[in-house]
Amino acid sequence: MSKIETTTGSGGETHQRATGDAPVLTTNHGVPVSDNQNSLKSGGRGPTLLEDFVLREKIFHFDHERIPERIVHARGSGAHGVFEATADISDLSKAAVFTKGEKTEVFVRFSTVAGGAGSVDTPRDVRGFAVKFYTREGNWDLVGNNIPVFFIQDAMKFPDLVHSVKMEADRAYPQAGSAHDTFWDWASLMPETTHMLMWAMSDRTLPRSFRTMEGFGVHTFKLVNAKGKASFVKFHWKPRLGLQSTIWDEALKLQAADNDFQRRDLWEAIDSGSFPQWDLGVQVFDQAFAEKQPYDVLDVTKLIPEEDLPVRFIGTLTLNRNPDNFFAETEQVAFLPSNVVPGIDFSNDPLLQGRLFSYLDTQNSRLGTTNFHQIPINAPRCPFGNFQRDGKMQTMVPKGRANYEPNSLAAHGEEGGPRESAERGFVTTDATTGADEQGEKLRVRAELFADHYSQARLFYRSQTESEQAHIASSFVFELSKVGLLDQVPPRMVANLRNVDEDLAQRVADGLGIDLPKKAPAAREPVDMPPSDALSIHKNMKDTLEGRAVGILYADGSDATELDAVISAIEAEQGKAVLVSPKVGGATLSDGSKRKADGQLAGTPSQLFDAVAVILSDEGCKALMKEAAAVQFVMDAFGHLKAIGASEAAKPLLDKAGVEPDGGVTGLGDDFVAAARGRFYAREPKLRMLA
Ligand code: HDE
Repeated sequence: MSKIETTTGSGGETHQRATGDAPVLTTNHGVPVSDNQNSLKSGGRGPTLLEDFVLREKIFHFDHERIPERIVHARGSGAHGVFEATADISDLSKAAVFTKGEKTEVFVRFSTVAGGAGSVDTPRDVRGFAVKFYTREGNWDLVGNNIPVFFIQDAMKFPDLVHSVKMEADRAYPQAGSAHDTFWDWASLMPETTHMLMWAMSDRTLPRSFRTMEGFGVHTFKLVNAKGKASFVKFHWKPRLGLQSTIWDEALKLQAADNDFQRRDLWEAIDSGSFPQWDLGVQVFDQAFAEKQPYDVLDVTKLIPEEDLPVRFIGTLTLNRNPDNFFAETEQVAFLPSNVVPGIDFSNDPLLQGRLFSYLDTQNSRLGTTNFHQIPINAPRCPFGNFQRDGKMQTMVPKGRANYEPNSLAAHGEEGGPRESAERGFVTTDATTGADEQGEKLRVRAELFADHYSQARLFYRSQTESEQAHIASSFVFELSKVGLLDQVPPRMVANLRNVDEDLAQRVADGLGIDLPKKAPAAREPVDMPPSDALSIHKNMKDTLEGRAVGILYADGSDATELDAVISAIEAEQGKAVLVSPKVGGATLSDGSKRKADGQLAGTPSQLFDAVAVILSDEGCKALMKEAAAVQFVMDAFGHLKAIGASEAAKPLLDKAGVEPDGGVTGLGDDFVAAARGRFYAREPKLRMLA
């Protein structure tokens, strides 16, 4: 029998003591501890004794609980899952992970880039999308982002990019945002950033959820088949729930309502069995295709339009298990773009090449030992071994004398250790099979890398009107935060004139500055046909699955109406969240008490994808005097969400300034239909967008 007995100590403190075979608290060295509440003192009022090894160990360990946070992507959320290969791609790759039907365990970490580990989830920022596949031929890490291109073309510039975007060096602000002097000073001097800036200023950097964003391998990689034939590929993750982003005002208010909005969303989805899924696809091409394009496929500031080269789907990722421990798993996971397996290889993209050494170095410094691969979250799940030995935190205990190779120890009956394999080992593909070129040693870039504007233009012209307005307005917002440096906004707008004259004019007008002279382009941009795949609005899914509907109710609300709305939402796998002035709930029309999930003041409507307002005449009168209720409705309307309301709730809607449109409905089927989407057409009536 094991039992925990609770007693009170001499100072009134609580002691929980193990009796019977209950597990006993020990020091790290296994010594049982008798008192976890009082340090050892010389007399009741005397000094604490150095002799107290229990206290010393506890405090010393605590003092060392943090490791250096990642220099970028410090704030992240992780989950375990499985990748299933769904297509036979043996023509492309021999990698075991792609064998049709093969299931491979994975760990995924999503992140923001600029903020520290304790910053918020919803700044305007790129999101990391890093996947570690524990394949039976070793770990493959696909360390990508939710945007298919990058700011810079050469690894040499990365420290400057990061220094400029992170908090400013002297004042240590702003945290987690690019809307400040140093970022725009640097970016406006670096025309190659323009394409990525278009994405960064679009709603792509305001994803509603990790579950509704795409992921990209970003660089060009190679797949290699059993015959050694290499093909070029770009990797794409497509979310099953479709794309969905917030709008800027909503993202700002989300920061106030819930710093952990996306972390919580991911955790709760997995916890409730609603497993997020993405399909993995590849754009496959060869050297002949590469040579025909008006851009260089090794240039990471360029994408390949899906209309030119469709995505071929090869597998599905399902996230099905939350981490057991944030530090041990999500914090200690060490992604290495250099982790590839036989059948997958690198291209000569100079940015990818730079990443290949950076991550190994950072993990050594972050995790403090060259043995970081032994930490369970990083260790391969397949057998692994070599002759690397010793080092800090060595946890493996190799037997015998074989710590060198070649050796002939086996001939003497001793363990000789593993050996290389020409058939199974990783072989770098022959450079002549790809676009990779060898040449003189030069600090230069290939010719087409100089085209910084064609694809920025392609991106802008592929957006809906509403999305274009968001991009122009974000440029205005961010540049309006640039203080001292009054040459920066004009310099940026001068670059934008190469992208699209209308965009440049809108940004200049929004800032209230004269349109500057067009910046000279290193290479004149060309027009490319617009690509629907680049728009969020064109890739949203009309669904309630994965969406949360907030239902505002109060004393007197109609029980039948409330139940009907809840069941209609749940029938389509939506989440109904009850919000009432008191968290204990409200007494409904039938006299029953209904508990709330959230209290009105702490559960604003930005947390939801759509809202229903179910009130009686009395309830409505009461809530019209409550600013949080008016704000709830006003923000839902302002954030372009569906609002379903009972007849009696109308005065509250009027007070909140709600005007009728397709998104403002009663409580029936039309509400459910509206709640599956957003009402972007409403926005120009509400907001002065650039
Ligand atoms: Fe990273 N990057 N990066 N990066 N990156 C890091 O590694 C770096 C780049 C990306 O959830 C660091 O473990 C260099 C592109 C993600 O743990 C660091 C260059 C892309 C994550 C580093 C790049 C990424 C990182 C910081 C230019 C998209 C988070 C901590 C040559 C394809 C992984 C760490 C996680 C993290 C260096 C450019 C994505 C410092 C030098 C391009 C998703 O090593």
